Amino acid sequence: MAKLDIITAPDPHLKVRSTPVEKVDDEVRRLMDDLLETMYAADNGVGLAAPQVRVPKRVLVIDLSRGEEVTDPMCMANPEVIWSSEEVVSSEEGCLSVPEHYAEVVRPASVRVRYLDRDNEIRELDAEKFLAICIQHEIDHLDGVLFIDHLTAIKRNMILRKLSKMRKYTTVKPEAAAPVL
Ligand code: GNR
Ligand code: NI
Repeated sequence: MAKLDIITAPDPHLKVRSTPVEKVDDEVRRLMDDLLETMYAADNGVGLAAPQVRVPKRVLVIDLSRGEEVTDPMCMANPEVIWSSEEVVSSEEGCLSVPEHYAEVVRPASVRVRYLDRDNEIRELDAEKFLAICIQHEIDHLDGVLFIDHLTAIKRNMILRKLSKMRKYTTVKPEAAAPVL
């Protein structure tokens, strides 16, 4: 397994619509394992989608285990929302690719998803509450959408400005950085 680097907005790789996998083979299973390892290494990550590690494939993982409560990690390929509730809920979201910013996002309260599991079997899952929110957040990543894209342009641009400013100081090697005017 390998821990990969998680990219952050406004990286253009996060805006790409990812491609379905043909089938869940060993290569896709390895990607799922790498996503899990990368997510566990990131504090408090509950989900991770392949485009966040620059892999433009429709693959995601979710693990809502918290403290005492342990659940099996979920691995999905080619997930599709096949039903969503009329009822919507607003909840605070964060994203490993939008570090240190949180905002209320409105989404359907429950969804039914169809996906391929680790064994390449077609499955359907009814999700509600936090799981429903996470699945929608991760599927958004596969479509090149971030939670900030659900906010007003003013809020989104404010967050993006702060992130690009922060990146100038943190991810660019000092010798490669242009002088900050
Ligand atoms: O760790 C995460 N927490 C979170 C909180 C509320 C709604 C969605 C999420 S997903 C996020 C990890 C992440 O960025 N996945 O893409
Ligand atoms: Ni995210």
